This record gives sequence, structure tokens and C-alpha cells, in this order.
Amino acid sequence: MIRHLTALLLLTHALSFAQTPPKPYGATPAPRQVLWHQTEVYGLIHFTPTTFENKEWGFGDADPKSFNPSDFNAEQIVLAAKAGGLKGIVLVAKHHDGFALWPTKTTEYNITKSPFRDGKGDLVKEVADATRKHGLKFGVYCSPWDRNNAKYGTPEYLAIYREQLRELYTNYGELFMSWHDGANGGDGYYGGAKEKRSIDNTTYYQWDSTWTNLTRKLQPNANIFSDIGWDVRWAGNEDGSVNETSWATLTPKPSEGQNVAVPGQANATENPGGTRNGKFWIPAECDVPLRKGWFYHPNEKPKTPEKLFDLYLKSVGRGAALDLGLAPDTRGQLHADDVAALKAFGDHVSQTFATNLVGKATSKAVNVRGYNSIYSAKNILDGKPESYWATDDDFKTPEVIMDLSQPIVFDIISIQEFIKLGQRIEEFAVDAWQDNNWKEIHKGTSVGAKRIVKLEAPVTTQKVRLRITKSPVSIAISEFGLYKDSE
Ligand code: FUL
Repeated sequence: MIRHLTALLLLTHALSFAQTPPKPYGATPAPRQVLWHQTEVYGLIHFTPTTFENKEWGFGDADPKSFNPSDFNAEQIVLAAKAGGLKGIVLVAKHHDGFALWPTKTTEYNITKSPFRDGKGDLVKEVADATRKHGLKFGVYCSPWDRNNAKYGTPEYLAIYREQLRELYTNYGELFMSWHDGANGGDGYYGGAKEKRSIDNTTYYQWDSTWTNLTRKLQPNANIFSDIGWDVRWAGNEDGSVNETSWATLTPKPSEGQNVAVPGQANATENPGGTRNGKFWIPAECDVPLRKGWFYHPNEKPKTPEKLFDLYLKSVGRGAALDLGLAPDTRGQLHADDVAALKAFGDHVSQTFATNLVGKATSKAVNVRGYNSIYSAKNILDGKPESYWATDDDFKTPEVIMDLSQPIVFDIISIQEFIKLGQRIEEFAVDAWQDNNWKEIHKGTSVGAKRIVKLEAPVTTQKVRLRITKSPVSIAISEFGLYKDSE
């Protein structure tokens, strides 16, 4: 009896040990960030009186009556975005020109003073409704720098700005992002003063208390974007890419000569690559306009679908997100060229990644955590991000062989870590079985949420090997895929 009991206890112990997931490594994403990672590509709409002035930065003095789109259509914009594969929209509810696109009580300089919908319109609501109707997420950007407001630069303006955020946070449903840029201070209209106003952006906006007391309280699921996070960091450029090696973690550091890291004063050289073993999970967003400028200018053209696909590989394919600037024209719609470019880009991505060519392979891994099928290497081929292949704690550089019944031709490799357990892998390699030998076809670094590699030339093989070549801890990989660029 005693012996049986001991055996039972031992077995239970062994089973429970085998089922213990790997310990998280370093900083890990909050649930809101895990959802943000899944968004991958989204859009940033700029559409204010500045559009009608054909400028990039409105001075803040445009007549509100100039905001008079001939045929504003939020659904046209959202459907074009959706065809492009965009899964969310961030609307610039107020840009530097200070014009509020919603009937705010905080300033007269708002949409009710324009002819739009006879002064009864709410463009934020129209865009929010259209995004939700078509299954996209919605977020807002409310510029702290306000070139119209007479109070800008004084402490009273902070209360106004916070009230604007409060209105946006309470009247438009759940937001997936609260976007904050770092451009602030300079010349402007400022209620007619027409002067230069500079503020100390290390103290003036008091971001910590705004984000703690407003954003986190009223929109706990909104990802705060700025130069320093808290949830998503600026990529450090507006080209649409991060470094080839880019970590999802960051220890925000001030820029040279400064002593505080705040939006507008961040270490832009650090942002494209992040900080390996950084203090916080703050992945990068690559914001880049679809055209040259953020606002619509008749003489500019959208980027080609090929260029957009390349940016996708250099952003989403490096564990970041791609935020494409969408610029409605003076009708209040995206130009036909933009619609076509988005559609071609969206088709390119969805066709390329439609079928995982290695999805039906049998897999053989050197190690599976606790011999437990929960952590089987098969999980990396099941298309389910929640399951993952994990190894025992001392197996830090394992490999897995995937064998197919017939040869495949691919030129794209995709790997995803199970990021809820942190960013673990530092280096990996992929080999193809050719002429009775393993031939290394790619060597890479950071993986994180997703690493997509486009090979120089297509590879034909029936057997592929993934090797993790450097990792401080055991690994947790949720997906591995091989694809053929549909170009
Ligand atoms: C920047 C702004 O200065 C640009 O006008 C644009 O809105 C871009 C997305 O963010 O900080």
C-alpha cells in the first residue's frame, strides 16, 4: 500500500513537473500588448483644415469653414484599409493645427464651426463607427502641441489637453491605441498672438500622471504609443522599418545632453533596435505615410505595393508593427491610386501567407519539455499561436527537423516566439536538405512576435531544419512557416 502510494506520488510529481511551463524570461508583454502584436498593420489618418491648405503642419489659423469635404466617407477609407490588410485605424482627432474633429467643449476651434454636416458632425464618431462596423480596431492621436490654442505654453493648457483626452477616452468606445507624438513647441497662431512658444517637454506635459490617471483608468486596454512607450515605442524614424536585429524590450534613455526620457526627448538611436534584456516590453511601431507626406497633396503618389511589401518585411517581419499614414483628399476619401496600392499590397501579403508549405510536415525535435505532448514540436506547424514547442530548461539550443512527403519551393521563412514567456532566442539558423547534406540557407538574430526572412533566391527541398543557436534560456516557439512570395 505504502509502496503504491509512493509510486503514485512520484508519478504525480513527475507529471506536474512535466507540465510546468518554462519560466518567463525578462520583461513580458501585458495582455493589451499581446493583442497589439496581433494587429500587425494598421493605419493613421490625417485629415484636418491642413488638408485644405495643402500643408503638412497647419499654423493654427485656418478658418474652420475651410474644413469642407465635398464627400466625406469614412467607410470608403476603412474598406480600402481593410483591403490592404490593415486591422486597425488610429485617427488624428487633433493635429498640431489644433482643430478638433469632434464637438469638444474644450475649444471653439472644432468641427461644429465648420460646414461639415451643417455644423452637427462628429468625424471621430463616423470613423470609429466605420472601423468597428468592418471589424477593425480604433485608436486616437490627439496632438499635445496646439498651434491654435491661446493658452498653449501655460499650465491652463494642460488641463484643456487632458479634458480633450478625457472626451476622446469616454465617448468613442474601447480604443486599442492612444498615440502621442513628440513634436511640440515653436511658432503658431496661439489665439492671434502669432509668436514662438517653447515649452520644456521634460516637465510641461506631465505624461506620467496623464497616462496613469487618465489613459490607464479610462482606457486600460489602449496601448500607449510614444517615443518611450509605455506600451509601444516609436521606431526612431519615419521610413517604415526597424533594425535587422530589433528587440521588443527597451530601457528608455534620454537623448544626448538630456537627463529625462520623455516623448520628444528620447534616444532615437536606441529605438530602432530596442534594448536586449531591456527593463520593459515596449515593441516598436514603424509609422510611415502611404504617400510622401502625412497629409494629402495632389502632386504626391502612394508608395508602390512592392515597396509596401518590403516595409512589411522590415517592420512586422522584425517583430514590430507597420502603421501606414492614410491621407484623405479634399473630398474626404482616399484617392483611387491609394485604394489600388492598398489592395495590391493586401493581396500580396494574404496570398503569400495563405498556406504554410511546411504545415503538413512531420517534425522531429531533439527535445520536448518533460516528454510532454503539450510542448510538442508539432505545435510550431499548427497555425495556432497559443500552442508552442518548449524544451527542458537545459536545452537552450535545440533543433527540429521537418520532413515533407514531396519537395517544396519557398523563399520566405517565418518564425514566432511564444512572447507571453518573453523574448528568449538570440540567434537561429535554418538549413535545407540538399544533395544528401544540410545546407545553411539563413542565419538570423532576434525573433520575438515574428521574424520574416525573404531569401535571395527560392529554395527547393523536402527536408528543413531549424536550429536555435543562441539563447540564454530554453526556448518557446509558437509558429514556423515556409512560404513562396506571390509577387
Ligand atoms: C509627427 C508629426 O509632427 C507629424 O505631423 C505626423 O503627425 C506624425 C505622424 O507625427 O510627430
